[in-house]
Amino acid sequence: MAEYLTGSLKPATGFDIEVKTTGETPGKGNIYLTLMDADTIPGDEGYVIAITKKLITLSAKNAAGLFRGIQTIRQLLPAEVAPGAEQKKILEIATGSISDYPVYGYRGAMLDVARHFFSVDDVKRVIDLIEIYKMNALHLHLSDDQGWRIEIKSWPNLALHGGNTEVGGGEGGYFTQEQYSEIVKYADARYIIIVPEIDMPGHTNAALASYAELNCSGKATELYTGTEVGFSTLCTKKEVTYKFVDDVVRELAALTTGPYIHIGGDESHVTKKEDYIPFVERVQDIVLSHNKKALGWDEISLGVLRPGTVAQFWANAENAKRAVGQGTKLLMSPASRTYIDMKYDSTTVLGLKWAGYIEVDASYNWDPATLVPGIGSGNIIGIEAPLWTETITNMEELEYMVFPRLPGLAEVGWTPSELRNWEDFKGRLGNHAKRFKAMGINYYPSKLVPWIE
Ligand code: TNX
Repeated sequence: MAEYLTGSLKPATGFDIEVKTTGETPGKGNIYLTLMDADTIPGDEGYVIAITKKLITLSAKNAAGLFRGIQTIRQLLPAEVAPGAEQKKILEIATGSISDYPVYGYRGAMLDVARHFFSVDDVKRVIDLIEIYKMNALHLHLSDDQGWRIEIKSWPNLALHGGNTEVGGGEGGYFTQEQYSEIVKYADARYIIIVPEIDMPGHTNAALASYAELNCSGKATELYTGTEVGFSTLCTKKEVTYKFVDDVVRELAALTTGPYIHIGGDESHVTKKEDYIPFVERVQDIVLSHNKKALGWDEISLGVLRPGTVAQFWANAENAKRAVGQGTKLLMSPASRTYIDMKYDSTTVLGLKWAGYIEVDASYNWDPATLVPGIGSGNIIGIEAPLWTETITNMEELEYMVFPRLPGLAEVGWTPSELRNWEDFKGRLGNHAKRFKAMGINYYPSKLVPWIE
């Protein structure tokens, strides 16, 4: 952790800060990181920072808490400390003390690498950007009609054929298992879990084009590069389909250090309800048999949900309530607040608008615990901001949709609603313009925010 901190300060400060281990009370002029097993440290990922004229002390119960606290130290330092910023001789930081912890244990973003493929380096940059705001989960949407993006050794054509293209007909791509593991390792070092999603039984054209036997017709489909949804389905009645799911989940579970495998389950419009329900139930059992928990879009609550399964609310309150009625916890991704692929307003060139325009204030100003009547904080594990990429083709476009909405969404997951208000937040957000610039982040300069440049 100390090396991570000094490494993150070095590019901007030019300082080569020495890292030492000590059992003694640290002297003057140090940043002291300490693990303690104390009741004074709140929450699972909580931390306490004390800043005096002589010393900065960051205390936590575990490394994740230290990592979150380090992000706060980075933010307390002037914007000039951001990587890529100009060097400044004196970096001032206010004295004081902070005791901080998150209200929700899951605070995530999602990247759709299926509609348009993004490289390992792109995904690492996304991790770099979400870690600053103390998010702890990155969900990767690894398969859809337009592409299959993860090598599966027992079904090699999925990636070799199904990974060949993307929306608009570009060349697509996929992660080898080795590359994928590199992403997981990078995220692990930052106390961020990677949640892999294989969307099923709909959103599966890339798989159906790669293996004829997964189709009820027995014939492989053509690869697809459009943006329609809801036209594909695995053949839920064939036994080979479950062999396929078991193989894919087994290989994916072996690459996954976090607790979840996301099974999709959304918009399976051409799967009959009587076929969809047993499919979703059996796939959860397959996930459990590989010692993982299933996450799925809210439609999965049509079936019986297994212990530990989490339903991701995105659009349908009835589905969400049905999940909660079964004792299932929810991950909150209401499309009208968290879908960062939605346009900011009518002038935004990129993005979609089916869930409405989402200006920066709309993505900040909501409470996960009061959004759906009957669903309270006790039913919720946290929030996630999905970036679907039908219209997003590269990092520059990605950043424009993600920033500046992501910091606010991260705060929705971290800070209790009673302590949040837009008037206060917009001023704090305005202060991040310099940081965005120093990090080369292409952001949308919303007129609602008083940017300080
Ligand atoms: C709905 S959200 C979808 C995605 C699209 C997205 C576009 C969800 C579970 N399904 O397949 O990419 O809308 O905003």
